[in-house]
Amino acid sequence: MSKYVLIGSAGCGSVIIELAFARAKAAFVLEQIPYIEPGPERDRLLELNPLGQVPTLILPDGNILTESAAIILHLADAFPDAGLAPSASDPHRPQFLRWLVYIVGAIYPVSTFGDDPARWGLDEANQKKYRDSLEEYRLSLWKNVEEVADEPWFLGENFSAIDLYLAVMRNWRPGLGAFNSHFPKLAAIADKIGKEPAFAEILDRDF
Ligand SMILES: N[C@@H](CCC(=O)N[C@@H](CS)C(=O)NCC(=O)O)C(=O)O
Repeated sequence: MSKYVLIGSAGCGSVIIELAFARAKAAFVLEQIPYIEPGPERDRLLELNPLGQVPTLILPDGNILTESAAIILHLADAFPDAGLAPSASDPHRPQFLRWLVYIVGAIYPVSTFGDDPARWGLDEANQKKYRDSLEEYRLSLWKNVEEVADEPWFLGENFSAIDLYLAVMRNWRPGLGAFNSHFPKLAAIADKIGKEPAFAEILDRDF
């Protein structure tokens, strides 16, 4: 039987999808590639996903799914017992959708656009200014998430995939130490994810 094939890269958003598969106890094949390095692996990625981004997921029937939130919502449908998303009738569903899309739509691009400042045709001095202002902007974006975070999970009593995003993205710029000191509620949720052995194995490998 065909399996899910996840194309990812160490430390990238594909780790969120690895955690989701672990939570669902679902089989998948991980293809880790140096996603921005020119070469045959990137050429194949570009054929599957015109943005050349990871995560990119090949479904067992050959369909291609890109965009981590779309992948998460698909896995939530495919593996309902994993509790990746509140069900349609759950009162937490609207806020789950709101903050999932906020994280991928507002915060994630700030990381992606800052990964390689030279890409935007800036000279060295302006690359630094650009990155610094992205850093500041990103902190202001996370602050909004911190303000609405519940406990012990982001949505309260029940785990959701938003908790997985926190466990991965807190390792990105400005870095774990800065994230934890600015956003203690989000850090506590991410710590809790890191304590679950199935998640810890994946997170410890990359971060
Ligand atoms: N909206 C996408 C963003 C994915 C993304 O930006 N991935 C980064 C790696 S963590 C990437 O592939 N960057 C390469 C690029 O955008 O050229 C998602 O949520 O999956």
